[in-house]
Amino acid sequence: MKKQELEKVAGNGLINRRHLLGLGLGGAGMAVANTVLGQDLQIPDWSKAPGANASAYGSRSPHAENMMRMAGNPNPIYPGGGASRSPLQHLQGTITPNALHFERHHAGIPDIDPAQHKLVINGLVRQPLVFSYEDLLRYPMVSKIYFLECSGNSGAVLRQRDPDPNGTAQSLHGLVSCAEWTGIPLSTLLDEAGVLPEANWVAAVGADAASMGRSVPIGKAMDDSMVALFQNGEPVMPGQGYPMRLFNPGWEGNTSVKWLTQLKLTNESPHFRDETSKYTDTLPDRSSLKFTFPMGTKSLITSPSGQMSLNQRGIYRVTGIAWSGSGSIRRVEVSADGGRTWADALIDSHQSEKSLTRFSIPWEWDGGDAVLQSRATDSLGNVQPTRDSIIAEKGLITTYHNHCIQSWGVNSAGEVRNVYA
Ligand SMILES: Nc1nc2c(c(=O)[nH]1)N[C@H]1C(S)=C(S)[C@@H](COP(=O)(O)O)O[C@H]1N2
Ligand SMILES: [Mo]
Repeated sequence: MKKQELEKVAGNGLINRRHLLGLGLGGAGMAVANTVLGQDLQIPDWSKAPGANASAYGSRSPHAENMMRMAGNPNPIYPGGGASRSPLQHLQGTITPNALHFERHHAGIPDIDPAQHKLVINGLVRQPLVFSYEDLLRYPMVSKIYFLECSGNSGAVLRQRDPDPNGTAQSLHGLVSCAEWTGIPLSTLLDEAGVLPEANWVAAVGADAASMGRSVPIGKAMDDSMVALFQNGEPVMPGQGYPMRLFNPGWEGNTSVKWLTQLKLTNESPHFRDETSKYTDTLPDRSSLKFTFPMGTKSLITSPSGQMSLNQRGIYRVTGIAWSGSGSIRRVEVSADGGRTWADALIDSHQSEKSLTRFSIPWEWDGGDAVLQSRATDSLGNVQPTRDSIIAEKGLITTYHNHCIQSWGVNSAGEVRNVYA
């Protein structure tokens, strides 16, 4: 689109002038399309012969196979421990395809036969219950779009004193994904068991070799927690907890116990390993916060982002994702000058609670240095903080729950790099 056309669209009220970043200056040569339709144009004919047959289970185009999760190397002293990260810089919209959802395992993926699996509810209940997978399929279910983020996501941006010049949206921030989760509200199952008044916590345990346990306050359990059985319409992937997982919307990913096998109602939290020695924020005075559940208000420009390059001056679509563990995204602002001036981005998607929201804004790159940043505001008025303010507030002893503004530097060669600004 030419600059004049963009301004015409803006003039029509489709996009307001405040949604245009850096478009005040400039002159000729701002067309995005390289080729103008001419007589020498050759369009390949793909339709000469019949194509491949329909298949039982789809696979993506071989031309799109560069979109891969990124996994660390296996660690022999920590078998099955590790993570794989979503290729955020390649994805659009808000839904992460199941095969590209990030994974974080503490002892690998168990191979569970749903016909043998059991979910037990016991402890401070009137009637302990055992459910098979078949039993659960008969309950009423809800479907909701929610993000899931590991509290270790983006930790490197705080940990590394100097910005990793090779850092990408995926390598730095790829421990967040978003899916439509279908399952049974946890309150339905707890009501059937009959929660006793002295029960304050639900202790959830997984059937993996890590026997991951997390405790969830009864208020959350009765609010929007669910036992998720489906992910984007198909059974949850083995890596996401097949045949069932706990899902706590908006909360640190670790609380959403995969391969869920037990929910025990207790008076006090059992203080599992993963909520004491791990996933706990230690402050500069060495005291530690007890439980940090909701993930912060956050956004990230996914394109242009680290390791990409701009090949010519002109107008680019700056786009990214925003989310909040406490509500919905109300506003995303974008800066091209390292946070000195901001313009409102367009919201391109739904703005569901505790889900990813897609934003974009047209930006004219004039061939000079720039620092691209985005800043999210949620429905409670929480504004995404800078890296400096997070460090000033929480120090650097632990780097969980980092939701700071990400800066992507653009140099005059058009190279995009992870920077601190
Ligand atoms: N049983 C079990 N549940 C688990 C884990 C695990 O290792 N075992 N990892 C947790 C962590 S740290 C995160 S961030 C999320 C990751 O969920 P995902 O792999 O579906 O993205 O699952 C959580 N639930
Ligand atoms: Mo995690």
